[in-house]
Amino acid sequence: MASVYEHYHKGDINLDGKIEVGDLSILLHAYCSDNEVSDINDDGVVNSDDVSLLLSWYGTERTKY
Ligand SMILES: [Ca+2]
Ligand SMILES: [Ca+2]
Repeated sequence: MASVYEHYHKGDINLDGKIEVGDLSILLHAYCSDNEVSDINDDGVVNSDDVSLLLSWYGTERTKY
Protein backbone atom coordinates (compact mmCIF):
# COMPACT_ATOMS: atom_id res chain seq x y z
CA MET A 1 0.00 0.00 0.00
CA ALA A 2 1.25 3.48 -0.82
CA SER A 3 2.71 5.48 2.02
CA VAL A 4 0.31 8.38 1.43
CA TYR A 5 -2.56 6.04 2.19
CA GLU A 6 -0.86 4.85 5.36
CA HIS A 7 -0.36 8.42 6.47
CA TYR A 8 -4.03 9.18 5.92
CA HIS A 9 -4.97 5.96 7.68
CA LYS A 10 -2.76 6.72 10.67
CA GLY A 11 -4.30 10.04 11.54
CA ASP A 12 -7.89 9.09 10.82
CA ILE A 13 -7.95 5.93 12.90
CA ASN A 14 -11.69 5.22 12.58
CA LEU A 15 -11.66 6.12 8.87
CA ASP A 16 -14.56 8.58 8.92
CA GLY A 17 -12.56 11.14 6.95
CA LYS A 18 -11.87 13.53 9.81
CA ILE A 19 -9.53 13.77 12.76
CA GLU A 20 -11.91 14.11 15.66
CA VAL A 21 -12.83 12.83 19.10
CA GLY A 22 -13.46 9.28 17.87
CA ASP A 23 -9.87 8.97 16.72
CA LEU A 24 -8.53 10.48 19.94
CA SER A 25 -10.62 8.05 21.96
CA ILE A 26 -9.25 5.03 20.06
CA LEU A 27 -5.72 6.32 20.44
CA LEU A 28 -6.10 6.87 24.20
CA HIS A 29 -7.53 3.38 24.62
CA ALA A 30 -4.43 2.04 22.89
CA TYR A 31 -2.10 4.21 24.96
CA CYS A 32 1.14 2.42 25.97
CA SER A 33 0.31 -0.50 23.67
CA ASP A 34 1.95 -1.36 20.36
CA ASN A 35 -1.35 -1.04 18.48
CA GLU A 36 -0.27 -0.49 14.90
CA VAL A 37 -3.23 1.62 13.81
CA SER A 38 -2.89 4.01 16.74
CA ASP A 39 0.89 4.24 16.46
CA ILE A 40 0.80 7.32 14.28
CA ASN A 41 4.53 8.00 14.10
CA ASP A 42 5.44 4.30 13.69
CA ASP A 43 7.94 4.08 16.52
CA GLY A 44 6.40 0.89 17.90
CA VAL A 45 4.57 2.32 20.91
CA VAL A 46 1.47 4.45 21.40
CA ASN A 47 2.41 7.37 23.63
CA SER A 48 2.26 11.15 24.03
CA ASP A 49 4.09 11.69 20.74
CA ASP A 50 1.21 10.06 18.88
CA VAL A 51 -1.35 12.00 20.89
CA SER A 52 0.32 15.31 20.09
CA LEU A 53 0.54 14.38 16.40
CA LEU A 54 -3.17 13.59 16.35
CA LEU A 55 -3.97 16.79 18.21
CA SER A 56 -1.95 18.78 15.69
CA TRP A 57 -4.34 17.44 13.01
CA TYR A 58 -7.44 17.65 15.18
CA GLY A 59 -10.48 19.05 13.40
CA THR A 60 -8.98 18.63 9.95
CA GLU A 61 -10.40 16.51 7.19
CA ARG A 62 -8.31 13.64 5.91
CA THR A 63 -10.32 12.58 2.90
CA LYS A 64 -7.21 13.31 0.86
CA TYR A 65 -3.64 13.68 1.93
CA1 LIG B 1 -11.83 9.94 12.33
CA1 LIG C 1 4.21 6.12 18.43
